[in-house]
Order: sequence, then structure tokens, then C-alpha cells
Amino acid sequence: MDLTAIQNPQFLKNMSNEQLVQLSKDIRQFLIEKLSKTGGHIGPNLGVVELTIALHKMFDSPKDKLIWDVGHQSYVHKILTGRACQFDTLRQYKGLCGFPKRSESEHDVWETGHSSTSLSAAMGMAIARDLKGTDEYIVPIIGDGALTGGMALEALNHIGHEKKDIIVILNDNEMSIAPNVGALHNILGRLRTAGKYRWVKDELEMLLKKIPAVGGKLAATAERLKDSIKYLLVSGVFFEELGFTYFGPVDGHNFDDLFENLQYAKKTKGPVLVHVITKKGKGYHPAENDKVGTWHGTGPYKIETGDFIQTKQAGPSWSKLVSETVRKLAREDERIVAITPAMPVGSKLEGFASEFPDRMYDVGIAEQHAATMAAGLATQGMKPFLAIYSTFLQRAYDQIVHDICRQNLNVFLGIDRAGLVGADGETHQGVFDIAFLRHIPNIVLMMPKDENEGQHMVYTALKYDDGPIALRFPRGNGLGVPLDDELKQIPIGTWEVLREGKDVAILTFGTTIPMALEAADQLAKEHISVKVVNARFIKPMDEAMLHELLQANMPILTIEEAVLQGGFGSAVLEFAHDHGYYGAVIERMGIPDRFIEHGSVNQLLQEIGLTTANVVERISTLIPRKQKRA
Ligand SMILES: Cc1ncc(C[n+]2csc(CCOP(=O)(O)OP(=O)(O)O)c2C)c(N)n1
Repeated sequence: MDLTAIQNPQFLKNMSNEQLVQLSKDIRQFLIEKLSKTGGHIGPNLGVVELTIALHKMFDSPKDKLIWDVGHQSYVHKILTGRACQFDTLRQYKGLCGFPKRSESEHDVWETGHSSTSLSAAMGMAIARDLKGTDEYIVPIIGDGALTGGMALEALNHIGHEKKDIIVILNDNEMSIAPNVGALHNILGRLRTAGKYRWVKDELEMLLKKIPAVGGKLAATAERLKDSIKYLLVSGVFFEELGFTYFGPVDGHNFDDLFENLQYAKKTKGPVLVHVITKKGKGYHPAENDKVGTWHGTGPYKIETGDFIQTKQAGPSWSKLVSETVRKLAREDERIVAITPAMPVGSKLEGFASEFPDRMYDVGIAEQHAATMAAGLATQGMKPFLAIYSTFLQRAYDQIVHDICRQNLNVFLGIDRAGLVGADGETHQGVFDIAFLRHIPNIVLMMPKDENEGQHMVYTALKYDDGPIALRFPRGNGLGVPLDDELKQIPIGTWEVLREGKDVAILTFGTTIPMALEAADQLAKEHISVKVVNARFIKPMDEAMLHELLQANMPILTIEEAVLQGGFGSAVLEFAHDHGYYGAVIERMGIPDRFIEHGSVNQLLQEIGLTTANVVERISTLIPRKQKRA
């Protein structure tokens, strides 16, 4: 079938199961081909082909609300809702978003990227429906990984209590990105192998009714009996205890099984949970056999071999550099414990995990718990290293304020994917962490200029005994500079002059240093002498150097790949104001006050005006300002 001809899911209503099986094959083929060129979340999407078709056949989107948790598995939904023709642009600048997007389609009723929000959103929509007196179905689709997130559990608790009509589809493939973890995972494992609970209950009720004289009475107490039966058979039906009617396990690749259970779910009052078992990567051998999560999300690959198409990188992966340096130091310091909220592969902690299995904790998608657990470890004199992406650290803001910083505990935050991340777009840009950490008392916040300084900063962080310390580093790879054999501590709060100059000073750190140096080179040709400072400590700042610059009346340009509001440049402005340098010429470059969509990092930097050419231009306007003032 020509998938690009699909306008909306209506066409599914009249299709036979045989036709749907063929459609599933066509969709898989389409995804494997398109994603081999663009990259994307291949494994999760191949796993939900039949499930998505079944949902669109059984429900009436957009009237009925299909809410995709995380949203990385919404590609099949995008195909069925008329967007197949845009797949060549998937995750590219101005192209199709890799997550649900309300502006893209009326069928995308909820935007995601971060995990575990679907059940709360569903509850909000269900309350609105009931207040308005409408009758749409509300259908959140959540993975077994996303279900480990605290928000999802909070919502389950509330939905079960309120008894709202919500049909939760649990897509259980036993994987988060990496294999799923936790007690909940074990409960699902038991349910998976326990056989179909609904049938057992129904059959027993029928059987009881058939017994003469006492049968009716017994059947009347079947509700109570249900409890003992399920305990007998399933040793604790977690979801029923929470107030949900549980249907499952359902074979998520079998249309008969899916339709039958979704039909039951539609007829059932109150909250329902349909437990669907799927296979991540289904239909594409390399993805189907992936045991670690490599095929969760990928770049381009060769279809025949499953080899990834690598672009040559100058330096080592930042995540690897940081995690491996922590691992090296953990050999000498038994207090070091590594923590990841469900990202052992992305954070490159596999080596640490194999060498120190007792000192490595994957806590599931539980950033808040991870942060407070780190604080707990630190109270006992341990040295926790919390490896966490900037964007997901947003979830743990209160834990950082209340538990880590307020108690001034020695927690080392390794803030990965800091700055623009590219193809994942708005929900994943790591651009807020400076603004939401800088104002918290006690924290030290730093970012290295290259991987060599990065490894020294890891050492500095793990030697630091005065409270929380955070190292932010970008997505991708280092610059390819040589690495010193011996690690050394960098004095806290010290900046480094990379290039002397007398007309203007650029204060910047991390990924924007190369553009500052290039701009300085170009301006030198126009006889403008630019001082470039590696402002590697965002907090505390190098106050001595700031006083020196401001006293010398040097115009200052700050550059950061982070939001301007509340950022590093704001800190410099505050400093100047607070110390009475009222006439200081200070300009800031960074990310404007809006969400930045997907695209390559370079395209995004162009869009927001954060390039060498923009720096040159900005400095050219700074010099006349200084002259005017003088
Ligand atoms: C708050 C948050 N933390 C971490 C992630 C990174 N992440 C994206 S998908 C995913 C795993 C989701 O597993 P599951 O819900 O089972 O979906 P599957 O990919 O297995 O279909 C994780 C950890 C995220 N998106 N949001």
C-alpha cells in the first residue's frame, strides 16, 4: 500500500485482519527504509505497529484521545494520520518532529519528549470531559519503562481513586532504553506469565452459576471471590489493587487478541489497564535482537548489515570521557558510587557497571529519586556521581535545592547533553540548567573548554569536599586534544585567559569557545584586539578577573549556549551592577526566550544568531559604543 496516500485513519475501519497484517508489513518496511537515512527511534516504533493500527481502528481519533507517553513511538501514528509523505524530513530542521506535536496534526493531542506524563494528562482530559459532559475515550499509551517514572505512579494512584473512565494501554516490551529495572518490572513479569486473568475469572463465575441451589449465591459473591482467585493465580494483581480493571496479557502483534481486549476495555466502566506485550524492534533482525538498547534510537544505518553509518569524530565521546574518568578514580576511592536514571548506555556507564556492579545503580526513569538517593549516600560519606542529561535534570529541581544543596552535600552531578542537542528538539535541549542551578546556594557549576580540561574537572569534582559540584558537558564528542596522563585539580572559581587583548573581552565557556577564538582571529585582521576568557566556572565566577576587566573599562561580551534569561551573562550583569560598575558596557549572546525546535546544532545556532559571524558583528557594534561613552 502507498502509505503516503493516507490522509487519516478512517480507511482502517473497513480493513480485514489479512489486510491489516499486510499493512503492518508495509509500515515496517517503510520505517526501516526511511529511518536508515534519517535515524530515529526505530526499535520502539517497530514494536508498536499492530498496536497503533488496532488503536486507530478501535477508537475514533482525534475525538478519542490517544496520548503517547514519551512520544518517541508515535511514528506509526504519524503515518496513519497522514504524515508518511514527510518522513524524509524526520527530525531535521523544519521537518517532521520526532515526537507528537500539536501544531503538526489534530491527532497529536498531547506533546511529549520527557517520560511518564501521559497518565496525568489523561486524568486532566478525563476530568474536563466529565465536566463538559462529552463522551470521548481517553487512551494513554505508556511503556513499561515510562511506568517506572514517579509521575506515572502518582497518576495511577489518583486515577484509581477517582475511578475515571480512562483506558490505559501498557506497552510492555521488558525494555526501557536498556532492560527495564525495578520491582514493578518484576510484577509485570509475573503478570506476563500468569495467563489471561479475565478468562479465568469469567469462566469461574459461569461455573459457579451452574451449581444448583448455591450457585447463584456463590456467583453473587464472585466479586469477593475474585480477590482470592487472583491472589491464588497471579500472586497479587497490582493494578486491580490500585482500582483498575486489568485485561491481559495481550499479544501486541496479534490483531484478534488486540481487538477482543480493546472491545472489552471500551465496554468497561472506570479505569482500565490493558497489558499489551510487544517486542521492541519487531521485524528487523538487528533491532529485534538488541539486548542493550542500541536500537532504541539511532543515527543512519545500513539496512542489510545493521551497521551504523559513523561520521568521523575528532575526540572521544563526552559521556564516555566523563564516565571512564569516574571509573578510573573509583579504583582508588571506594566511596564513589555511580547513579543513572535509566540511561546506562547513553551515559556510557557500561564499563563502570561491569567493573563495580555493587557501586552502580540504574534506578529507572526516576530523576527525583536518583537525586535524593545521591544526597542520602552523601550524608554517609559516600561520593555519589549522578550521571544525568541536562533536560531530565529539570525533573529533579526541588531535590537539588532541598536535599542536595540545602544540606550542602558532596554530590557530583555530571550534566550530560548540556546545550543544544539537535534532532530530539524542543523537549530535549539542555539549555535551562545554568538558569535553574546558578541561583541555588552552595553549588559549584563548571563547563570545560575541551576533553582534557573535562577530565581534570571530573578529578576536581571528586576531590571536592565542600558540597555539591556540577560539571556540564555537551552532547557528542570532544575536540580531539591530547589528554594529560596525570589528573589535576582546577582551583574552584578560576577562569583562564586564552588570548590577550585590549579592546574588548569575550567571556565564554564550553562549546562557544572555538567561535570566540575564531571571531578574535578575524577581528585582529581589522585591528580590533579581543581578549578571550575561558569562564569555566559559571559559579562561582572569577571575581578578581571580573573586577580587573570592569576597572579597566573593557567592554564585555558574554557568550553561552544556554538561555539568556538567568544565565551566565545575567550573572556578569548582576556582578557589575552589584559592585557599582553602572556604566559598564556588557552585551550578552545566547539562546533567546523561546523554545528551540529540532535540527542540526549548526542550523539551530545559525537560526538563533550564535555563530562566529554574529560574534564579529556584535563586537563591531560594541567598540563604537565604548568610544561614544568615553
Ligand atoms: C524524564 C525522562 N527521563 C529519561 C528519558 C529518556 N528515555 C526516553 S525513552 C526511555 C525509555 C522508555 O521506555 P518505555 O516507556 O518502556 O518505552 P519503549 O522505548 O520501551 O517503547 C527513556 C529512559 C525521558 N524521555 N524522559
